[in-house]
Amino acid sequence: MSNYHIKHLEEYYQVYRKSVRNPDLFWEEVAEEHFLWRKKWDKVLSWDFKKPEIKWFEGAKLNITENCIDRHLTTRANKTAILFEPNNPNEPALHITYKELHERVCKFANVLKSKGIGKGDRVCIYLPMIPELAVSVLACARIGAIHSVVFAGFSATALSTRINDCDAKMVITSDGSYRGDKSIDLKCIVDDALKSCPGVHSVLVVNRTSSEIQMKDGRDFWLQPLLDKADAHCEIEIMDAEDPLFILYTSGSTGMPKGMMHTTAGYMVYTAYTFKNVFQYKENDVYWCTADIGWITGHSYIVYGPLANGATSVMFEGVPSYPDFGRFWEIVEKHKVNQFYTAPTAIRALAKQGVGFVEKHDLSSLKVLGTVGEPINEEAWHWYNDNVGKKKSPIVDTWWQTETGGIMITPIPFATPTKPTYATLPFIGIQPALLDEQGNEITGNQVDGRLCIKFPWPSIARTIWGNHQRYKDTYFSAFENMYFTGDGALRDEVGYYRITGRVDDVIIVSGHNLGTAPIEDAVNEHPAVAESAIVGFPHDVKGFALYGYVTLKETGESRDQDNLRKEINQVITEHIGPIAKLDKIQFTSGLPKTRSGKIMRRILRKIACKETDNLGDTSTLLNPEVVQEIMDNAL
Ligand code: 7RM
Repeated sequence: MSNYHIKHLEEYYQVYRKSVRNPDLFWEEVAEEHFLWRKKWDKVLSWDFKKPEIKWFEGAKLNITENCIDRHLTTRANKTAILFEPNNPNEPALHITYKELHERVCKFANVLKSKGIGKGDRVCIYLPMIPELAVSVLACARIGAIHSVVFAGFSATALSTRINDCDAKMVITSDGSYRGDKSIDLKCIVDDALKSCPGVHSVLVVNRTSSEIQMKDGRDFWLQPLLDKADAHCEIEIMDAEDPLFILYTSGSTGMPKGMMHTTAGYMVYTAYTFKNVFQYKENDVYWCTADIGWITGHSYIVYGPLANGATSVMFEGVPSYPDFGRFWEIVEKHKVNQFYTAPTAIRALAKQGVGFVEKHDLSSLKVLGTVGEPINEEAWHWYNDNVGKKKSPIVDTWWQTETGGIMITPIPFATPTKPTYATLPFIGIQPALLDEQGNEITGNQVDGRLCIKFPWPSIARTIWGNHQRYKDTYFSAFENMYFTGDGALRDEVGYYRITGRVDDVIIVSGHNLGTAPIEDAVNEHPAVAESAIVGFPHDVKGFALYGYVTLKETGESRDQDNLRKEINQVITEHIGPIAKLDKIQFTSGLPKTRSGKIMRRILRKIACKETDNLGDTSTLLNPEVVQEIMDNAL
């Protein structure tokens, strides 16, 4: 029996039991058989959730790009590694073979070195979904530089915060990006951000849109001429298992975004192993994940997991609606995609357009469908299953997080019977637990609670960059000796898990995690705003949308409310990005508060969700009268 490739349900249970009974032995076997090590580990695992400190494969030496690229050159040199599908359907797709990827990464790595980047340096990557994004990530990893990819939809302020938090020395960007019929001037955003980033010495600029941009002498360099001169050979930097691989920022319920730090060996082993099993990838399959590499899904399941398995991974530059809502299906047909992995928000947006677009295309190549990012509702699940999968392709509803690095709860297709809206069973090696508010583990089935994980897995984030205390407080303090996910879940009669959503102040809008606090901070920057509270309300496409309650400094002032709404959203766009814009803004004379001055979001949430039948006890409020006013004027 191969532990590496699970094909039946009995095999799943067998391997699962083995992975839990003897995790060291189990992961050691996986690591030993399927990867290239420059030196083997001295110890498989040491951990302490109290400190917290987690180490996997300590003492081992490796380079992840040797595993993702070099070792395939003997057998897969001419196989497509990255299949790039441009925004414009009339621009040809680009098949980058493993051999070409090797050359591109080596050259890029040499350019990084020539600009003084070395092991341990942080490099911020702010690029659209073009091949250079994957190449620059791998180039950093090849020389041991720590990449911090920032999604190219974030604003200048959000970008500069992330650059400064990790002291990045370099930014890699492009002149512009294409998204549907729009183009965006990314370099201008970078210029703006860098006004407050004194630590950035150099900026590499990819030419994508040939738009007019400013180049700052001595700081900014066009990439292509540097690549043209670069040597196509670049030795790997030999890394320790626990050397940092990357930082990726994720929103928390309060304050600054958290720079989740992932390390090398455990991340590699876990993303590769989950990729193989969750998508049942077979040689010659074409796999497509529609996420952006700016999110963890793109890191783990466009770049590292697929390439570690020698897979063909599609990278799509555009959006699902351009030139029309049939684009995804056109691409599936064109490249004969076998595994397709997307988000519930995309499925709902496409479902809204009817089945016409789906039926126009031959989707018979599809074998496995995936979903990730937020709970998938029953209707969307069935639409996906019936119309895209024609009831033949199992849906893998994969639950995981930026912090977990890889997929944690998921069916294994063709082994685990699926159930709509259920992520089903823990993946191999994952030990979930449900806890009540008192911190007691709830055993048995048909129960719900807060979702925790009892035991470390190889790709858990090791810290929050520069703030280990916050890492401890956020994930390891709510429940003793447990990693707390921030999600609620229920477990059914056969032990399947259904993730019910966040139990903290994180709202998932179109699959993007947004903390309410930073958005409120932005709204409060508007000179007319006294105070604000933001909550989520159900939205048929986005999953959740944002509802803001805003009190103004001068209530008597008769300002144009619609104009004010626009200005508030403009401030949000500047501070965070357009993804955090408020769908509804209600002006109110006050916000309901507890006696200690805390805003009672619970009440505001219910009003926004139109669940006002039972608002709960409002008598302890400092200002109960405001609740009626807010209800009367609710949007
Ligand atoms: C991979 C990713 C993490 C949060 C997580 C959940 C939610 C993700 C699912 C899901 C229900 C799913 N990383 N979430 N996947 N909820 N079912 N299959 O999304 O850091 O950006 O978000 O997303 O709340 O805690 S993330």
